[in-house]
Amino acid sequence: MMRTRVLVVILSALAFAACSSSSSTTSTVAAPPAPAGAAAAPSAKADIEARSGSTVSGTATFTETGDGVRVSVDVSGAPEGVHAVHLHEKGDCSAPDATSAGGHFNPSGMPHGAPDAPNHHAGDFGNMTVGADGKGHVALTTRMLTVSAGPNSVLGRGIIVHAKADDLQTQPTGNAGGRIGCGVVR
Ligand SMILES: [Cu+2]
Ligand SMILES: [Zn+2]
Repeated sequence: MMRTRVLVVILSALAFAACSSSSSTTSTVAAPPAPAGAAAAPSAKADIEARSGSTVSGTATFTETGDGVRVSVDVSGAPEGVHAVHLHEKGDCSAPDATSAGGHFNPSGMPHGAPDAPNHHAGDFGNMTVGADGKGHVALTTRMLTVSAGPNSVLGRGIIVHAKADDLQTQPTGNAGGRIGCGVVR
């Protein structure tokens, strides 16, 4: 009986010691809470507006990740079918046909091509399929772009949706036809 009581006291003391030591360890290791927004990855966005008489609207987002910049483009009000999507060098959508956005963004002097080809423009995002509901989506991750300021930054560039598909071969445009959507990346 006496021995049992002593054992209980010892076990309780051990439990308390374990408890207090683990709690002090936790409080030493735990990082202070990060201020809201401090950990957010650099990101940019473009609102896509109709050009060349189309009814296209949409958004493009650019987010830096450990694997490069994640690009995501969504449109609505577009003609059903396959449409090229590129990042063009100028963030200028002022022309009615969006030719003010210039050529494909190509800071590394590559030929035009598919986004998964060994060589292609940084702004070559390939094709987007638009359904009968007029909606389309394309996403990719590329190491050829940054959001942060620099020679490859998407800031101040123009996202373009074309009337036709990119054939992924014709230089330097992919023979993608007119420009039916345009947005300035900010
Ligand atoms: Cu283009
Ligand atoms: Zn290109």
